[in-house]
Amino acid sequence: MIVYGSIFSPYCARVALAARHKGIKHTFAPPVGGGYKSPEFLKMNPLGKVPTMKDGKTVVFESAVIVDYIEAKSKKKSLYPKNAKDAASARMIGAVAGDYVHNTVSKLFAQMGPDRDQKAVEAVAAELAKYLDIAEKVIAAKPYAAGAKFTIADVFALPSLAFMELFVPLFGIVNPIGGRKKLARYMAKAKKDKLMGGVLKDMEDGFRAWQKSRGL
Ligand SMILES: N[C@@H](CCC(=O)N[C@@H](CS)C(=O)NCC(=O)O)C(=O)O
Repeated sequence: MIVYGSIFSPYCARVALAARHKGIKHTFAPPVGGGYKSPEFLKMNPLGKVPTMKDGKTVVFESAVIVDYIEAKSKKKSLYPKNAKDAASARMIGAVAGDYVHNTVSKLFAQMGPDRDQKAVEAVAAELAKYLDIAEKVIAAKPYAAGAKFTIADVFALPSLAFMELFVPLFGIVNPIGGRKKLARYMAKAKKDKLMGGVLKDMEDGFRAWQKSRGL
């Protein structure tokens, strides 16, 4: 399958984690037609966003939907715990440590220009601290986000936390995880894990290249 997008985007990294976990061959590629809003790319995904995935003639967009597709396509090594309660709990951890964290971090994109509003940055830092406190409460970190196995919780949590650690220091928000012990343990373990550490490394390489290209 072809995944349009770059792995340092946390949305794209979700797809990489799910596909690598399942052993599904995939390659990342820039959007066809030269950009997110090119007529060719908009024909595939009218939202003009990455990740967008093409598997044979099948096109799927929205990261969570692509992950669902990957889960449905390959039943082996399910991303979900069997029990309904545990499956919901894993998905919930992903929602908090993934979506809530990244939705807050992404507000900083508006502050990348020379006319940065320091008050707005401080508001993001406060909101982020609030969601990280909640993530700290719900994450298991034993050693994976939902327990002893890699699950859907990691697919959502890891890319958002990793992107946060790379991106927010550019705005003077240093060591965002701080003294939150479970989150710190989770990230330290992830770096040593073959699958998660590999994605973290690729995200960092991609991020540094983007940072350099933007002169940041
Ligand atoms: N809800 C989407 C969000 C994807 C998204 O916002 N991707 C960004 C890159 S990280 C993008 O394509 N931005 C281009 C744009 O919105 O024009 C998903 O989960 O896939």
